[in-house]
Amino acid sequence: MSSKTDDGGISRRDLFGSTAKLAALAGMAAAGGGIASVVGGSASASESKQAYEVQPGQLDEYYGFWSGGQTGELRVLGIPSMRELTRIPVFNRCGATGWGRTNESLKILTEGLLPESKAFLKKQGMLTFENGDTHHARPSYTNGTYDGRYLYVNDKTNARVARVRLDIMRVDKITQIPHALGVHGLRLQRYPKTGYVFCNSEFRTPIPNDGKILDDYHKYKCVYTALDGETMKVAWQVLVDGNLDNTDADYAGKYSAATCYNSPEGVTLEQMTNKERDWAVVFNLKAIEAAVQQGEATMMSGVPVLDGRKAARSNFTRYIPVPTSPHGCNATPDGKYFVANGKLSPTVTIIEWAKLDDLFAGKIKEEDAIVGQLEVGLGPLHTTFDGRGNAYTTLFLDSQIVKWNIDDAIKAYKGDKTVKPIRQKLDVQYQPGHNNATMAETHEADGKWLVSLNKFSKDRFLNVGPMKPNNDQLIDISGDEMVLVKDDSAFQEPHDATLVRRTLINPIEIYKRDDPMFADAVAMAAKDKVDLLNDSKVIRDGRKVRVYMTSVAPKFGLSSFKVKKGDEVTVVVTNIDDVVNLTHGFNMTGYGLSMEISPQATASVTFTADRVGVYYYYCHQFCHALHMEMQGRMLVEA
Ligand code: RUQ
Ligand code: CUA
Repeated sequence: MSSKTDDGGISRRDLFGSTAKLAALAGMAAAGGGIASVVGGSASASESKQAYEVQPGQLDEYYGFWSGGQTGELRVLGIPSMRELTRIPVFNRCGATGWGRTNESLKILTEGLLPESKAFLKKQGMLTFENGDTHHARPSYTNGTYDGRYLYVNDKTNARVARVRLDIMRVDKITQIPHALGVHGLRLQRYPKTGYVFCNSEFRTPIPNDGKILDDYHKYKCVYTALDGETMKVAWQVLVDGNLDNTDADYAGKYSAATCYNSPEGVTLEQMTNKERDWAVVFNLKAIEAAVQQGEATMMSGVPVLDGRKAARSNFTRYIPVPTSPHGCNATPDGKYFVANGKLSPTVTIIEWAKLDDLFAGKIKEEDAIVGQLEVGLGPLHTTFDGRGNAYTTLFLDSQIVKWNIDDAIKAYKGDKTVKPIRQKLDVQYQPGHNNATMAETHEADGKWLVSLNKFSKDRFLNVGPMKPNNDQLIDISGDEMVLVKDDSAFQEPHDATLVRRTLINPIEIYKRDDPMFADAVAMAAKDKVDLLNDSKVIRDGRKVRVYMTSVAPKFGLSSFKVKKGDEVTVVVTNIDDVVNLTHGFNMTGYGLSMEISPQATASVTFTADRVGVYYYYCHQFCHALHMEMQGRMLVEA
C-alpha cells in the first residue's frame, strides 16, 4: 500500500455527511484501502494476556485521570478495574463537597478571572461561571515522567485552566487566559519539568474583544499561550494563523507543537474546510523566551505577546503543512517524533523533533520535517503509544483502533515496499475520540493497558433514554494483539484520560492544619482570637456574624446559634476528628448550603440570614451510628 497518501480521494463534504453516508464511506475504505494483516472484530476477554479483574479488597495498578467534559469536573478511576474512585470538582458546582459555594472554593474560582469577567459576573449576580467543559487533564512532569505534584485541566467554554493539587485531589488555582475564547488543547512541558502549561485558544477572536471589530473575521486573531505551572500566571502568548486544536511538547524542553485547522480563517464550515492543507505549527521555546526577556513582546492585558503569524516571518514559529483539519497532536515516548492525526484525512503525519533545529536555522523546508505519512483509516483523531515502537490511533468514522509501527511507517514513507506498518485493527463500540495507554505520555511508557473513549454506546448498555452514556473500553495491549476486555459507561463526556502508575501519585489521608486551602479561615479565626480546634463560639462584628464550631462525631461544637434577619453570617466548621475517612458535612436547611469538612480541615461558607425562623443544620456524611443526631439549629430573629 502507498503510505504517501493525501486525502485518499474522499472529499471533505462527504466526510461531513449523514451517519449512513459515513457508514458507507467506512465500507468503501475497507474495500479500497488495501490494508494488510487486519484482524477485525473484538476478541473475547478470556484471551487477555493479563489479569483485568481486580478482586474485592485489591488495589488497582494505575490511576486514571478522566476529564468530565461538559460536567466541568474530573474523575479518578482505578485501572484496570475501571472503578470510579472519586470525582474532583473543578469548574462545576458540587453538592457533596460544597465546591462553588464555600468561601475556600469561591476564592479559587474567582481570583484568577480576568477583570472583565469579574465585572460581568457581578452584573449577572453570579458568584462564578456556572459551567465548564474539561477536555485534557495532565499530571505535572519532572524529567519526562510524572512527579505527582499537580494536574492541569482546561475549560474550553470560559478559557480557564485549573491546577489540581494531587496530594489532596483538590483544585488550588484557576487562571483565565486573556485574548482567548475557549481554551482547548492543553499539554505540559516535560523537560526539565512543568514548567509551561501550553494552552491552545481554539476560537479566533478580535483582540481586544471590545465590540469595535465584529463581523470582520479576517481581523480576528488566535493565540498560543504558555502558562507558568508554578505561578499560574501567563508567561507569554504567541499570535498564530488558523484555529489551534491540540498541542503537545517534546522531551527536551526545546519545542512544542499544535495542530491547526481553518487555515483559510473562515467562520462558516465551508470557509473553514475550503483548502487541501492545514498545518502543524511548531514553537521554538528558546527563541520565544529570548524575545520576551529582551522586551521584544508587546504587553497586552499585562501579558507579553509575540507575533508568530506567517506574515511576521518570526523565528518563533514554523508552519508544517499537513492534510486539512488535523486534530490530535501526540509526542512519541522515545522523544523523537510527534504525530498529527488527520481527522478529515485518513492519514497520520509523523514529524521529527530533531529536524526542527535545521528548520528554524533555515537549512530545510517545512515539509522536510515530515518523516512519515501513513494511511490508517477513516477519521483518525488521537494516537497513543506502547513504548515498544507501536502507535495506536482512534478511527472515529471506522469505529476502530488501528495499531501501527512507527519505524515501519517511516520506512514505507521512504519508499520501502516490503514493510507493512499496520499491525491490527480492532473494532470499538463506537466512534472513539481519545485513547491513551498506561504511562504513554512519559519516557516510561509501558504498553500494558489502553482505554478507548468512545463517544457513542448505542446498544452496549441498558437503554436510559435518548441521551446515552459514552463507552470507555479497556483494551489489553501487552501482547502482539489488542484484546478488548471491558466496557465502562461514562456520563458526558470524558474526552480524554491519562493513565499513571500508582506509585507516582501519593495523596495524604488527613489534612495538615497549615494547609493553604483554609489559611484564610485560620487567619480570620486568629484575628477573632478563636482557637479553631477547641472553640465553638459566635463573634458579632456589626452586621457581620462569624459562627465558629468544631465537628467531632457525632456532635457539632454548637447545638444552636442565634442571628438577626439580614446579618451576613459566616459559618466556619473545623473537623477535629483525626481518623482516616471520617469526613463530616454541614448542610443548612432552607438556605441551600452544603459543604464537606474532611478530617482536620476547616471549611467556611457565607450567606445573608434573610429568612427568619428556625433552620436546622446537619451533618451530611454518615459518620457515626448517631450521625442522624449530628445537628443543630440556627435561630433567625426578625
Ligand atoms: S479533543 S476527542 Cu478535546 Cu479530540 Cu475531544
Ligand atoms: Cu458527622 Cu454525620
